[in-house]
Amino acid sequence: MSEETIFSKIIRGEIPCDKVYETDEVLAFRDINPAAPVHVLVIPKRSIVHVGQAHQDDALLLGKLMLAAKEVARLEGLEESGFRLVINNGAEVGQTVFHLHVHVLGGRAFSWPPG
Ligand code: IU
Repeated sequence: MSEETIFSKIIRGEIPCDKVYETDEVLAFRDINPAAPVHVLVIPKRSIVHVGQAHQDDALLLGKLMLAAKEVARLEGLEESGFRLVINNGAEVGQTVFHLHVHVLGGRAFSWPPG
């Protein structure tokens, strides 16, 4: 389990968000500081710190997170143009909120490798 984060408050509705998609287990909302024309965060409602702390028991939830990211991309009209999914795993690679989240990014060109 992860510590309480700002995403916990968003899940509980204590802090508003610009919601894009929701199921019983997953919430997707627009990033407050977008890095692309489309920048949506997909998070599990049951908190996991990051992929590095996921277990076999989390397999179904992790799969649902990916499918939710796909659905967000569809809702945002990114099926044709493509999209990038990013998960930062640890502060050393840029994770700032320690509640697992998938960045869904699209609407512009992306370079590789990422910075
Ligand atoms: P990161 O992978 O942990 O660095 O991503 C955290 C993201 O959460 C980052 O893109 C922030 O802009 C975003 N965010 C947000 O959307 N709303 C918030 O209240 C906070 C961070 I704090």
